Parts: sequence; structure tokens; C-alpha cells
Amino acid sequence: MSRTSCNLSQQLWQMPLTKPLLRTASLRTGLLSGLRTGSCSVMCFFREVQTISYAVVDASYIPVTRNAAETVKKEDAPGSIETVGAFQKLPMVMPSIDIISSAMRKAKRVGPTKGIANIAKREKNKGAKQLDALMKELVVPLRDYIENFPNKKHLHPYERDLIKLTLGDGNYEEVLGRVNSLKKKVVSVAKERASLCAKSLSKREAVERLNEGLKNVEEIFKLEGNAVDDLLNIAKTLRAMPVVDLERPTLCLVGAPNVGKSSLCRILSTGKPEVCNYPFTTRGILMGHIIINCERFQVTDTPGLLRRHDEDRNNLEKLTLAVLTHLPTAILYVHDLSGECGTSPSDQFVIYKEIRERFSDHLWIDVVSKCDLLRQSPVIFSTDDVDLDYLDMRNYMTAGPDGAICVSVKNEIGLDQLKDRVHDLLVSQLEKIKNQENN
Ligand SMILES: Nc1nc2c(ncn2[C@@H]2O[C@H](COP(=O)(O)OP(=O)(O)OP(=O)(O)O)[C@@H](O)[C@H]2O)c(=O)[nH]1
Ligand SMILES: [Mg+2]
Repeated sequence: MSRTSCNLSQQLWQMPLTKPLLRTASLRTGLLSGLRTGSCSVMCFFREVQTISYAVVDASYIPVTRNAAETVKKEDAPGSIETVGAFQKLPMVMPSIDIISSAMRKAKRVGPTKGIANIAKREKNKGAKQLDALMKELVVPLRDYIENFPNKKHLHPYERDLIKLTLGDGNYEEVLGRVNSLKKKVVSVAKERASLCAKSLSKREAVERLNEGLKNVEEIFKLEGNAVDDLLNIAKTLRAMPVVDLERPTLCLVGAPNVGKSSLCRILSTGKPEVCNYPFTTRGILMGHIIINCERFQVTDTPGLLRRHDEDRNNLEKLTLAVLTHLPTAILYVHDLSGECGTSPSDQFVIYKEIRERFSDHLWIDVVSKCDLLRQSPVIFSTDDVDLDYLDMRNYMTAGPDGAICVSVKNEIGLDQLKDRVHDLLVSQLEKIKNQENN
């Protein structure tokens, strides 16, 4: 049997994280870098390249199984995980139909042990060996998946949250559990059939028992192999998640839905998150990069936050909070006081105060968007509370939080000032991360 190692590369690209479970990810096209005049900054969304090892066995590929030492190391992983990137190391999963057809083909090629003269004995020996080979061909990839899809408790909390919020609570474990029970079933049925075949009394009986055994194992695999296909889709979804570098400062655009976060992201970078005039256009974490003076930073566009308690938040909002909680982000908070976005300025004030308090340790810039639409007097919704006289809120509704930069993407107002502030913010964030590392 010839065994050749090869590397296959798979290109990754950022995608919205909230595609329903197991739906094939649609890849976005790459975006080129753009230049910012003045401070020589470039913001761009990058493709990430992933390299995975396979062994080619008999003209088909199987994922390389890691050695025992590596497995033990993973089991001993510490409680607090400080690295991300597990999704890029997931094993390649083959479609169940490919696994079974390749296994059947290989098993049927297995001959009897040489030197058995008796025809019946030879046939019994061949049958038992073919069933055993079939079992091994099926079990090797399944075991590889079970061992190399990480246990959630060994993941960084950010990745744990991504799994929960994008695949649904418990789905990851459920699918791995189904793969494991398929593996056990294959082992038990194939062993039983092989032993039956070995006990045959004639050549004919051995042939019949072999054929029945092969058919039986094949049927089981075809019936329950959808666990493998589900795992394949999980791997695709997870691998397509934005790649994050925890040591790089990240600018995170936050605010209520429809306030202009993605429009600003498009201006600050050459990334092209979708912009529409309705809430929750952005349905996942979009990760890109900003290069300022040859230093590379990350930028994420996030789904909007509504005024409500955490237990009522949808998974999109929870994704935004997961980014802020687990990644080293500097926040660019966007306020829309024009009355156009659907969330009243007073509600935005409440959301803002909560987020500001909760993430008070983050570096921060406030931006009032759509200033081309701003009026002299504050916009008050008919649903607003009566205590609007509250001074802070009055001030907020007129000009946003103290120090906020007023910008208009439409009329190109305030954008240069914003870019300069973003630059300074990210440089400070870099220093903050370095200081934290040194302490
Ligand atoms: N007049 C005006 N409209 C703007 C400006 N910036 C954004 N908009 C519009 O506001 C709407 C929402 O913009 P988005 O950038 O998609 O807002 P978002 O915050 O990313 O929205 P979600 O992803 O749904 O949370 C779009 O119709 C934009 O064209 C601006 O400066 N002036
Ligand atoms: Mg958006």
C-alpha cells in the first residue's frame, strides 16, 4: 500500500456567522486594499489561507491521524485557554457516501490468507478478512473526527460562544455523539458478521454470510451516515468563521441596528459589508484588517444591539457581546440621532449607557452618524418615556455623548477626523495589549 503525504490548501473568507445550522456557507469575494492619504493607512479585508495535511492511501485521501502524544497533550489542556484558531485545525471530513464507497471498494479487494488449500476455509477466511477490512476503513476516519474535533471545554471562550451561537446550543456535541454511536455500531455489527462468516460450514455459506455482512454494514452506514455529513457542514461553517488574532488590536463597530455601522466600515476599509435601509442587515461578525503605517490591525462589523435585557437578546446581538467580551477590542460606537434608523435616540441612549458601563475598560470613540440628516431640535419618538427632561439624555439627543465626532458618509463630513482618531485609538490599543502581556 503506497502512502504519500500531501498538503491541500483551502482558502477561507469571512462570512456572516448566523447562517442556519448546516447550511453551506457562501464565500465572499476578496477585496483589494485601498489607500488612505495623509497618514498612509490601508484598511482591507483579507482572505486567510489554511493548510491541512492528508495521507493519500490507495488513490483516496484520509486525514492524517495525530499521534498519541498530541492527543494526550490536548486532553491535558489547561482550564483557561489563551489561544484561538481551533476552527482552522479541524480535520477534513469526507462525505459519508465517499467514505462508504471507498471502504466497500477496498474491502472487496482483500483476498484470503495465502496457503489455505481448503476451498471452504479459504472462503471463510476471505469473508472474515473483508468484513474486518470494511470495519477498519469506516472506523479510522470516524475515530479521527471524534478525536480531532475539539472538546468545547478546551476552546477559547470566544470560540465556545461562536459554536453555541452559530450552530445552536448543544448541536455540536449532539452531532459528534451521533458520529461516535455510528462508529460503535459499525464495529459491533462488522465484528459479529465477521465471526459468523468465520463459522460457516461451506464455501456457499461463507459467500452468503460475507455478502449479507457487507450489505448490513453498508445499510447501517447509509442510514446513519448523515451524522458524518452534518459534521462536514459544521466543519465548513466553523472553518469559514473569521480568523482572529488575539494579539492584534481590533476596532469593533457597535451600535443599534441600522445606524450606519457597515457604511462606516466601508469608508474606513475597503471591505464591503452589505448596507441596507433596514435593521439587522449585518447578520454575523465580519472580520477584516486595517493597515496603518505598516502596522496591521483588525476591524469587525457587528450586528446591532436593541434596548432589552440580555435574556431577551437574539443570537446576533449575543455575537456582538461575545466579541466585546472575549476579544481585545477598541470600540467605535455609532449613534444615529436623525430618527431614521428605527431605534429612538432615547432608546439608543439607554443601550449606550449599558454597553459603556459594561465595557468601561475598553478604549472608545463615539460617532454620531448621518449628520447630514440632523435637525436643530432633538428627535423625540411618540413612544419615548416622559423623563426625557433628564439632562444627560437631552444633551445626548442633541449631539451624542461628550466628544463624539459627527460624520456623514453621504456628504463626506468628518471622515478624515474620524480616520485620524481611529488610527490613534488602535495605536493606543496596541500599547495596551503589549502592557498587558508584559504584566
Ligand atoms: N443620509 C445618510 N444615510 C446614511 C448614512 N450612513 C448610512 N446611511 C444609511 O443608513 C442605512 C443603514 O446603514 P448601514 O450601514 O447598513 O447600517 P448598520 O448599522 O450597519 O445596519 P445593521 O447592519 O442593520 O445593524 C442605509 O440605508 C445607509 O445608506 C449617512 O451618513 N447619511
Ligand atoms: Mg451593518
